Amino acid sequence: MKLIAPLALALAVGTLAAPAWAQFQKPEDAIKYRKAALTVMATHFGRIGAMANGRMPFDPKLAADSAALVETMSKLPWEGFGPGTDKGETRALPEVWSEPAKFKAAAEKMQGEVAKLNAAAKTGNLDAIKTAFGAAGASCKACHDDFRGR
Ligand code: ASC
Repeated sequence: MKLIAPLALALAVGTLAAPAWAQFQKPEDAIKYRKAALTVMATHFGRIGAMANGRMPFDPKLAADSAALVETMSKLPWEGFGPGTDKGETRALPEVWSEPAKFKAAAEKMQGEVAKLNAAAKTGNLDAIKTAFGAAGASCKACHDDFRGR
């Protein structure tokens, strides 16, 4: 017991101190993770879009549930862009790693817009949702234009 407790503590501290990208076993796992997070986000964002664009009847609860999920998901992809994850099954451009401050700013812009979309969806006001959806979509597109290849 006397030996195990400090060892366990050292392990726990080591784990917590490791950068987030070290949590993936392989670069492919990080790439899969970030794509999965973005796919789930896009799915729920698309449902809000369908309501905002009148392709689906407006269901305030569905919109609010989707927006809450979108906000949660918007926080996840970024740890999947660690060192060594620029090669493989990915369209991410080299600029993600060569212009990290710009990439971070684009990611944070999107997260801010998505948080506003979630706030708008909570009100149940379709016009507010439409406005916030447009701004959030523009922030998705801006990041794709600069950091995602075809
Ligand atoms: C979506 C989706 C995106 C963004 C982007 C906005 O619904 O999946 O990636 O909107 O197309 O221009």
